[in-house]
Amino acid sequence: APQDTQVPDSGLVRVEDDRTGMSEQSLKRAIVDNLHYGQGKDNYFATPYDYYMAIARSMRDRLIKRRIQTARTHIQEDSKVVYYLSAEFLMGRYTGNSLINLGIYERVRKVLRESGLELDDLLEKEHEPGLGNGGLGRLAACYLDSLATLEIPAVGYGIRYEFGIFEQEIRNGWQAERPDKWLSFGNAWEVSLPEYRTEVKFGGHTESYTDTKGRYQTNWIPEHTVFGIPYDTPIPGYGVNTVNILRLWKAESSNEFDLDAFNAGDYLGAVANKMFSENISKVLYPNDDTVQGKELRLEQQYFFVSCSLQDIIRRHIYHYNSLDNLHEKSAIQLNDTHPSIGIAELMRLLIDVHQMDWEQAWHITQNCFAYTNHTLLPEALERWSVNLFGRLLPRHLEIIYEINFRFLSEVRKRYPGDNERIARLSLIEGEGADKKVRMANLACVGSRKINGVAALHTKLLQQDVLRDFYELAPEKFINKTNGVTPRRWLLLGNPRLSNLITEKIGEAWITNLDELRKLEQFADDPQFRQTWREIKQANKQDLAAYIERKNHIQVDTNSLFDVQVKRLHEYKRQLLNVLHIITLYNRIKRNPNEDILPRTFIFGGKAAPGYFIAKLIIKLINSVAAVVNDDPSLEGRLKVAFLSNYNVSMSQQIYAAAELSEQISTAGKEASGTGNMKFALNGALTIGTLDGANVEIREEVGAENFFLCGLTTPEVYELKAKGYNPQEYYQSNSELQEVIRLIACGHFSDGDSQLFRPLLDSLLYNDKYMLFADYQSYIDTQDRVSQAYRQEDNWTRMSILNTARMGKFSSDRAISEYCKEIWHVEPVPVEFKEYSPEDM
Ligand code: GPU
Repeated sequence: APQDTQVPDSGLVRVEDDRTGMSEQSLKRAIVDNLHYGQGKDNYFATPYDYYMAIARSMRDRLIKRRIQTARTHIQEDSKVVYYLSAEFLMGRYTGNSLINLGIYERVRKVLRESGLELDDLLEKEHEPGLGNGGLGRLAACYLDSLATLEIPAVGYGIRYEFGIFEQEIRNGWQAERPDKWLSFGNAWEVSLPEYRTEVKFGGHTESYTDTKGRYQTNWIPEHTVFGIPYDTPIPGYGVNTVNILRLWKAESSNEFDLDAFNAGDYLGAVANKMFSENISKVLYPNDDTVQGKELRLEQQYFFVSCSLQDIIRRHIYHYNSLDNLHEKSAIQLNDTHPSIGIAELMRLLIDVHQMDWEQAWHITQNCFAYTNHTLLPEALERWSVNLFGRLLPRHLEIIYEINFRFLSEVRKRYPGDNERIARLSLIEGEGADKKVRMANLACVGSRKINGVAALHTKLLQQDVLRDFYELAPEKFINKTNGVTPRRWLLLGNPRLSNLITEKIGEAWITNLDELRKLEQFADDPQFRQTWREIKQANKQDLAAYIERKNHIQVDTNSLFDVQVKRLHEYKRQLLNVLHIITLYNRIKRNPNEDILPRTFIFGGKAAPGYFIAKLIIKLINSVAAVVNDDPSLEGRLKVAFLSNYNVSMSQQIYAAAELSEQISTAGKEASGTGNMKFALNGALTIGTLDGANVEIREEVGAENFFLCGLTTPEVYELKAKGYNPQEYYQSNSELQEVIRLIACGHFSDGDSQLFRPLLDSLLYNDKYMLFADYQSYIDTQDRVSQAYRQEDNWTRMSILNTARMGKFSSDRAISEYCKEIWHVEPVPVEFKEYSPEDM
């Protein structure tokens, strides 16, 4: 063969460099390369979306290289792995975060600028992956970031929903939902692995037989089966070579299942069945903190859990050739009860498929699983009807009965004759036709550790919701106060503030958030305060421009930005915030010269599509906005903006611009909250009740830097016990009466006095969440906020101290605690190695 003398010898090296290199030159070449060969475009044809895809792919190349190295290292070191099972992962956009975690955000920005391209504009072309509802799904995403950053071997397992959380539109003040077609332009971040597809069974019946060794065995003959195809997304740590994966399962019809129908000549029937199977991963259920007892939801849960456990077992056997040490090498975390069917499924796999005996299987299962509870609301506790359960998962129902039989025998020994306690502890609730499987009880019995997500929440679990389990096994209970990742929630979301902080105290805070304490020394420095204010001001201007563009509302950037963004839920009490707005409105109407602090009230959040009252609250916010924003007599002092389609990307901008954070849930109802942490991290002050993690935030920042309002949890309980009557508060409060009457007379609804009747009736005659009881305290505290805001210097000081004292609320702290106290896993550092030709 002729010698290839024309091609320079460095050909191989150059390809390597384009996929992994971090210099400006190789980044530039990588982006051009991906533009050409990924998108099939040159700079003449390329759209901004093409450029976005080329940047995303260039980052993915760099991460895949590190992913391979990470996987190799974990195998070489026989590492124990954390498996985080969650029905939701609310990741937000990946590309900016990858640039940040690879440490090349500025460099790539510079490279693009040289070609007249603006990185930040291109990053907005990424369709946000919204595979979660709210706090629970976002927590899973923050935890994946921290696991990788702490160099912990970990896999996130979930569902690749074709439609994520719906897109919210506001039409005539009402919420309308549109499907979130997030995959329609392709997903640069995922890699499918069809060779690891996994079969999942549904329905049918079980048969017992005695095997050749004389052992009693059970065979599950399903009615149909479905395949799960895994799709992997790389999860990079910040400033380390560790790249973990998020593995999401897509449902596809299995051929076996289709063949019968095809053979019978029923072509269309077979295709219809195919569609039925593929429904499983079609759409995320849009309920937050409530359950929808739909069959498809249980199918989703079992589908992804079965795929994930089979995947864990497949890799474990490949590596160790035995399942005896499964619990020594795997920690499986249940993100609420949604994946708790995994306890019965692991038992089934160990016993029926891998022929293990019950005792050993149970020992391994109990030592693999740990369970995080995320709510105290009774309507969020999952209970599946035994009928449905038996129809869909007949073998699992048998296993659950057996677990329950053995468990209750132990309970009986410990509490002889205490039948009420036994009934409460049972995995099965009720009698006869409406018997239910209690998934929280299954999770408690099958797990080695059970945790709440804030100190108060864990205490209430022990005293209340899970009291019997706590008395039975107190050593299982542990608190793990939530945390949020400072990479997304400060470094990426608030570049101005991040730069100032790094300038002053160095960059160690990015992976050690306690370092922020060093900002305290500048809290009294006039120059620093000035810069701190200017940054908040600039962020407010950006948000004001967004509001002007989207809502056509002009807001005063010198007004207090008072923000409540979160899912719409009665217990979160957006309505109490509205009552305050109307109170201020009335004060100005009563006395036009009243010296009222100008405020901009910003709301955002989705209501579950079937939650009528929550949707009516959105309508009320928009109706109040329409009246208040246009009233010339207010002279622009009050503005209300409801930002539609609140999501992760929007929230990053909102936290950066917020000055007052509304955390006003009824005490004892919000398990933790995590938005509360993101606000304070970005220098907003909190007005809040003693609920969830607010309690701990206040402890950290100091009571003098926190605006406390409302009843405490014991006071709420007492009031409820003695018989709460909202009328008592209403009749004695003229300002409150004025507010309610204004809504009632149709002032915000073009004279329609019926529109908001359901809200008013629920307040006046029931008021489950005690808004009236907390009204005066809330108003008084808001008045203190207004006074404090006028002391500009002191407000800035409090703002600095809030940021400086947020160290505890890093998800790195939370995850290190999980690692030490629940999972017993250690960091596994990963080296970066270039390929060599020997790798072929
Ligand atoms: N949470 Br359960 C959800 O977002 N969705 C749910 O279905 C359930 C809980 C939230 C809690 O409401 C919130 O207080 C907590 O901070 C968050 O989970 C993460 O733990």
